[in-house]
Amino acid sequence: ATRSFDEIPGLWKNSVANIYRFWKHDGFRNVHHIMLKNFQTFGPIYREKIGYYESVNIIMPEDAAILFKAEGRYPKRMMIEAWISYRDYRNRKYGVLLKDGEDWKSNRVVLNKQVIAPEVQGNFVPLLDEVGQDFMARIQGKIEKSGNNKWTIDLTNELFKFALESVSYVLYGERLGVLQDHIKPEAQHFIDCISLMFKSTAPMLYIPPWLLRRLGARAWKDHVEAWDGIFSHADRCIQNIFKQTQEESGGGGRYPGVLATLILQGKLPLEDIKASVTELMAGGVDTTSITLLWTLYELAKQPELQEELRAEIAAARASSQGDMVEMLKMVPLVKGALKETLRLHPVAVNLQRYITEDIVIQNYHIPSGTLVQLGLYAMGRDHRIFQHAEQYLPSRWLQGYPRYFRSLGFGFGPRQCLGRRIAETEMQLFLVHMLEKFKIENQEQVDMRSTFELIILPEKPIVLTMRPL
Ligand code: HEM
Ligand code: 2DC
Repeated sequence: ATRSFDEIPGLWKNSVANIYRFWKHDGFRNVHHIMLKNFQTFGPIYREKIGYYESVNIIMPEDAAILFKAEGRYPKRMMIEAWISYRDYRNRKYGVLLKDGEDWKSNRVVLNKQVIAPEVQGNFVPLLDEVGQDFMARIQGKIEKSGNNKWTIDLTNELFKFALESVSYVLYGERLGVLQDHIKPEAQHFIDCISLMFKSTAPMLYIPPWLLRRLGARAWKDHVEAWDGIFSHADRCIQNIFKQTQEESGGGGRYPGVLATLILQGKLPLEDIKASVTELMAGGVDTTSITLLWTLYELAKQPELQEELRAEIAAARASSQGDMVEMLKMVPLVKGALKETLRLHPVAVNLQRYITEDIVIQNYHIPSGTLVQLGLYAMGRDHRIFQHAEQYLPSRWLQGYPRYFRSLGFGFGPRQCLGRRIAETEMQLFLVHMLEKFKIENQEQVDMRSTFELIILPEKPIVLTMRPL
C-alpha cells in the first residue's frame, strides 16, 4: 500500500529547532552539502522544514519525470520572497522570472520566439563569436605583456565581463565595451551588484524579508542596494535602445538585438518588455561565467582531454569552412563537457515545482500543491545514477549511457531557463576559441570546494595559467 505524506522521513516537525541547527552548521553557505547528507541519511526522498521553507526532496531521474509530469499548465517554481519584496518595495514590474499563471505564459510565449527558439541561434552566433574572439585577443595581449609567454590569473572578473559583454550584445545589438583595458565604473558596479544581489538573497530563503527589513538587517539593505544598481544600469541601456528605435526605422538589415525586435514587434506592453529584459541582463552574467570557470578548472586537470577536444574542434573547423552555425553542430564533445560541468557544478542546487495534482513517489503519497524539489547537485554526484560519478568525463554524454532525465542543468519544460540558447551558444563558442588558442594549466591539484550564495560558486579564487599553443 502507498504510505502517507506524514510518513516521509526527514526533519520537518520542528521548524524552529531546524533553523537553529541549520544556522549552527553554517547552513546558509552549505545548502548543497547538507542536501547530500540528507539523502544519505533518509534515502531517495525526504521532507524538510527550515524556518518557513517547507519542501519534499527527491533525487532519482525516474522521480524527476513524475514531478515534471505534474507541473501543470503554468509551472510554478519556489517564490524567492526577497526578489518579490524588492519589486513591491520599489514599485517595479515583474518580468517572466517572477510572473505566474496566464500572465507568465503570455509573456513567455512571446519571449520564447526571440530568445530560445532554435531559429534565433543564427542571429546570436555572429555576435557571440565576435565577443569570444575579442576575449581571446585580450588574453593574448596580456600574455605578450607578461614577458614570460603565459598569463596566470583568477579569471572570475574577466569572465564576468565577457558574459556581460555577450548578453548585452545579444539583447541590445550593441557593444557595451567592457572588454577594454579601462572598464567603465558603471559596468563594473553592475557586475558587483549582481553578485551582491545573489549573495544577499540566500539568508532570505529562510528568514522572511519583511522581518529583516523591520530589523534593519544587513542582508535586506545590501539586497535593495544591489537591485537598485542593477535596475539603474539596465534602465540606461534599455532607454538608449528605445530612443534609437524611435529615431530610425530598420537599421540596414543587421540583426538589431532582442530588445529592439520586441519593441518593433509590439506584442508585449513596453513595461513588460523592460522588466524581462532587465532580468535577462542580470541573469546572463554570473551563470555562464561561473560555468565556464568550472569548465576551465576541470580541463586544466586533464591535458589529454584538452587534446581530444582540440582534435574535435579542428575537424569541425575544417569541414564547416567558416560557417560557425554548422561548426557548432559538429562538436558533441564540447557540448558534453558543458553538460559534465553542470552535472558536477550546477548553477542551481535544485529544481522545484509546486505540483498541481497528487502524485506517488518512492511509494509515498504527495498531495497537490506541495513544493517538490529535485536535488540537482546531489543527483549529479550519485553513484547509482552516474557511473564513476566523481570523474569529469564529457564522453559519458555521447552514447551508450542512460540520459533519461539526467541532464537538467537548465531546468525542464516550458518553465526551463529562458536564457538557455544564449548561454549554450556563448559557452560553446568560448570553449572553441579558447581551446584553439591556449593551453590551460593550474597551479595546485587540490579539489576546489564550493559555496552556496544562491547559486553555487567556487569557495576560493581559481587561479589558472594560459599559454599559447
Ligand atoms: C531560469 C539555469 C543562464 C535567464 C533558470 C532555471 C535554471 C537556470 C535551472 C530554472 C529553470 C526551471 O525552473 O526549470 C541556468 C544555467 C545557466 C543559465 C545553468 C548557464 C550556465 C542564463 C542566462 C540567462 C538566464 C544567460 C539570460 C540571458 C533565466 C531566466 C529564467 C531562468 C529569465 C526564468 C525563466 C522563467 O521563469 O520563465 N536558469 N541559467 N539564465 N534563467 Fe537561467
Ligand atoms: C536557489 O532553495 C535555492 O538561473 C532555492 O538566471 C531554490 C531556488 C529557486 C530558484 C532558482 C534558485 C534556487 C537559484 C538561481 C536560479 C533560480 C531561478 C532562476 C535563477 C536558478 C535553486 C537563475 C540564476 C537566473 C537568475 C535571474 C535573475 C538574476 C534576474
